[in-house]
Amino acid sequence: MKEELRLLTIQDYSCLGRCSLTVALPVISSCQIECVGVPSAILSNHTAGFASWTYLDLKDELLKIVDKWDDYKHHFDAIYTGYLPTNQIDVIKQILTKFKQKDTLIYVDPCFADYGKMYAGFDKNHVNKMKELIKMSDVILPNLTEACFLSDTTYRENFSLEEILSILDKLSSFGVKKIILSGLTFLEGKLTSIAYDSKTKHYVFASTARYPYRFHGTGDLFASSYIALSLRGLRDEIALDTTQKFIDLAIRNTLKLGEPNICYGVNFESALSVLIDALKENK
Ligand code: PXL
Repeated sequence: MKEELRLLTIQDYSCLGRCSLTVALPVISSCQIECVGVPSAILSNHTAGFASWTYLDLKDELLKIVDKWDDYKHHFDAIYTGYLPTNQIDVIKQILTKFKQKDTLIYVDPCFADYGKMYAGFDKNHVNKMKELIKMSDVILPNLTEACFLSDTTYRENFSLEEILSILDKLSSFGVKKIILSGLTFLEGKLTSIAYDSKTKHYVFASTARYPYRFHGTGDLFASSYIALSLRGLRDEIALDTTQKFIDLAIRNTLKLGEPNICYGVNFESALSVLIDALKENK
């Protein structure tokens, strides 16, 4: 295991509402990985649940920012993309090409839909652009809704494990090495995630309790936590199990504070020790 790891992440900075960069930076840093966060846009708050928001598109800044680093020859162990506006995907593809070295792992969280619906502002064109980005990646981390859009499957909440494996098989045709699929409910009363190896079709899964709330930002916490733990060398069973437990504790700590406002995400700050302890135990 390398002592020093550096990850580049490109996604929006939504000031209020605990998602995207505001969760990726602390989660990845707490796993002792340098997290170079490039904001693709700045919003007052995310677009899911809040009635309105401000939006500053930074598309024209992206290449200027990363080209400024040419003199310093940064090496990235991983690149992780999250929520991205459709008009930025071509620029992001250029950035991946620029920084991908032999040992750079590319993680794409498609991050455009949940609970059967696309987020505000996305359409079929975005799904097609996302398919192009995914073809450049090693690992994708869709939730069930995104997996359905990307595999042209009609969304339902309660797929059986066999049906989920068939969706995973379709997604492996994008040429990715691994698919980390979250938000599955095939085990009653549980929320399950699966890590699926496209080549061997081997899979492992982890489950925790399911709560009757649709908290915002848990997908971004999930992706950041899994990516950081797996980059630090934890095998998939442990990285998934720890990630599920981390989010579960964050939800329980949120619920302890009273009836939650789901827009504000979950109290993950109080659960970061789950990640730190897992890294100590699995050294
Ligand atoms: O968590 C996903 C996300 C990230 N960023 C912004 C969003 C959303 C989901 O709606 O609106 C701006």
